[in-house]
Amino acid sequence: MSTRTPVINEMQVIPVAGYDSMLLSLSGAHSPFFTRNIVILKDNSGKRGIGEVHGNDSITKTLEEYKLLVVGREIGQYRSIIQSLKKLHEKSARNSEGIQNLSLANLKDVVHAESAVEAALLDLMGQFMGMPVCELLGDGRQRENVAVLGYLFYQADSKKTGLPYINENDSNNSWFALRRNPFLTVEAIVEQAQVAREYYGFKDFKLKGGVFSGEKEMLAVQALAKQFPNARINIDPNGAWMLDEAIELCKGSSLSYAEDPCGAERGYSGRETMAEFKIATGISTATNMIATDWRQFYHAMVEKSVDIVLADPHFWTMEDSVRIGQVLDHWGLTWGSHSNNHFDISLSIFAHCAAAAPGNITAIDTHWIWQDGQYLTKNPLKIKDGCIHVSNDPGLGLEINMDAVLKAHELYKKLDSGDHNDAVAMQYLIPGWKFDSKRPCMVR
Ligand code: GKR
Ligand code: MG
Repeated sequence: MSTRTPVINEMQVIPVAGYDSMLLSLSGAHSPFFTRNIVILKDNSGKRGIGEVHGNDSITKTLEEYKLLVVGREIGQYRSIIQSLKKLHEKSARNSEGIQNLSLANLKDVVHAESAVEAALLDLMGQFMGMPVCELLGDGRQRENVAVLGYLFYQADSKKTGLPYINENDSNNSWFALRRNPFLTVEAIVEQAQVAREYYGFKDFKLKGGVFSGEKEMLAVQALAKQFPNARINIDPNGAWMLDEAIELCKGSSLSYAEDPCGAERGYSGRETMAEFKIATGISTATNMIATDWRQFYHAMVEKSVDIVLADPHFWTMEDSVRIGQVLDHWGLTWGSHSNNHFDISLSIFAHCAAAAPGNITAIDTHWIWQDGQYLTKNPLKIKDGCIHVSNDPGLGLEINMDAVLKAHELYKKLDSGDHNDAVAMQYLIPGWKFDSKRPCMVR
């Protein structure tokens, strides 16, 4: 049979691990390692397309099951291939509660494993056409430079755990030398922002909250706003604060917007409390928790709960993330993206979606500054002057480094499980610690 576009003759799924810092959030403390799944598609023209998605044992298994629906198909059929995988995802995630309460156990249902296959297909299709992936999404390229925010975290003293966290104090890069240290005070957070800004040129910042009391975290927000008066500053306690508390903490503050400041409580859903928060404070809201699928998105819009939807392509697929951006732009609302720890393939996935999302988008999240230096490609994108430049190189514009991938796979094989569990490291700090969606992790 003759085909018009190359045929996929191999799909590899490679779970990998990298090193992380002891970052704190409502879910607990990041462990010394983070995991991801890498997808590599080979076609009969000899090209390779690559994709990346969250690490998780069930995501790895799902990707393995997708092989049957991918191998043997033409790359030009990428839309229908993704549709067939999406249907399977919708079936398996149908009874999930989503992440309104930030349960990491439910993350696998919110994450679309097929987005890694989609990225690899778009990479191949872009190479075939000589076009960057952003040209194949939505209405095509909207911008060349994508603004990225400085994602600040409180960090525990990992030395107290005896766990194998890495130390980079000897690095001659001032950000790398600083980033594995504890950051537990207002001053430490401001220093973190300052040093990250010197290296990456960030204009805007987000502080991960849900760690200490809201009062203490808002002091850090105030200090950041004083230090960087032109920055857009956001805090994200992942819905930990009660509505009344969130209003009291944020009203009249220097926040430019608030990300999931409150959530489900006393019979009200997060979409309802966030709408009330907006009315009471006049502060714009962002979310990656209460609008993670089209039906939730509809309710969030009807309630007017959210101004900024953080449509992470790994939660939505790249195509739907940009589609959300198109809808938001028509409605005068704003697109952004959420992130989790990731490698450089996902950095490019985020960047191409942001390059294709229309309108006045907000600076995107990325955990990259905590992973920078651990590359799976030979030519990772870079954050400079607070932006990622998305070039016209075909596809995702990346060349995979198989030696690095295999090394990251070896590291993965040493772990007990590929699943994300932030309670384990936390229990070294607070014995018996358990996740509570309404209590900051250090408040026990
Ligand atoms: O990495 O700890 C973390 C974050 O808290 C992450 O898990 C969140 O999903 O960054 C995310 C967010 O914006 O909610
Ligand atoms: Mg968030």
